[in-house]
Amino acid sequence: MSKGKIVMGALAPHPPHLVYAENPPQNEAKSEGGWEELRWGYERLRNSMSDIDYDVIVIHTPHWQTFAGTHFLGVEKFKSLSVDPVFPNLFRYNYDLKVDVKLSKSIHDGAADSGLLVKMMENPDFRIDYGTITSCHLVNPAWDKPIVCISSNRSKFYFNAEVMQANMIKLGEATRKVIEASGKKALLLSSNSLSHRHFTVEPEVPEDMSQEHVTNHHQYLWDMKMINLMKEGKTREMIDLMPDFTEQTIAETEAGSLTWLISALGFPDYEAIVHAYGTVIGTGNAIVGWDPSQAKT
Ligand code: 2X7
Ligand code: FE2
Repeated sequence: MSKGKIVMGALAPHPPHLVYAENPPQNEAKSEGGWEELRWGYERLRNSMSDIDYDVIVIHTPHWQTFAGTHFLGVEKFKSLSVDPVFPNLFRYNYDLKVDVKLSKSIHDGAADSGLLVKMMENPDFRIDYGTITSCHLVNPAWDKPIVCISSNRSKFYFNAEVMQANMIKLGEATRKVIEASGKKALLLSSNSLSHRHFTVEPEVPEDMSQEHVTNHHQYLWDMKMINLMKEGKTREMIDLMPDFTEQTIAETEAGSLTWLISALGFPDYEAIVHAYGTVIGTGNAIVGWDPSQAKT
């Protein structure tokens, strides 16, 4: 068996607005468009992967939140309706997805061996979170690849940001080792926004782009600081700054998804490709790809 590998890692944020704006047949709500910069960014990310073959998407999601350990989907198929609790007017999505349970269980076991508290989620009626659905839809609208879905452990809240980061670095290392041993080619997704302070009132027409802007300049400056570190390949510095960034902008990096991804990629020092930056109801969102074939060694 040949060695498995991570073929691409991506920061793939999940504002449900982006699915709403695309009007796919799975979503009941219909729109007049909106958030083109981000949607075209997803198009550029998909194009950048058009020649890259992969077997599975491995995603870490902020909206499946577990307090006792990290959980992994452990049922082969899920089919149901996902309704966003905050934006039910925008996102009522009929999903039908497959899970690579074998790889999921192997990452679970690898994480357990590295000392993390883990659990397989084996309830067939479990409702998949909208973060997973949105990011996976925007990266692979054909839904023709199985996924491995990893919950976000809320250790930042139970302990602190440093504990969360240490655990996500371990989880990333375990994920990479297991993928290499599996012989599979994996696309990894960190499903989160950056700065996350958002408006408390929705415009009358949600896709009215004359209303869209970052909540405040301070958030924008922090987002640019983090994105420039990605572009410069300074991912260790980015991870070191993460607790301050998260605190100052109440960023969705609090869930640990981005720390997990950067660790799984081995703290890349090559340039990340930024496909887009844009705001959704005031939050900062970047679509970014790391292509491990760009690594110098
Ligand atoms: O979950 C989200 C998000 N992360 C960003 C923007 C808007 C809504 O939902
Ligand atoms: Fe979110």
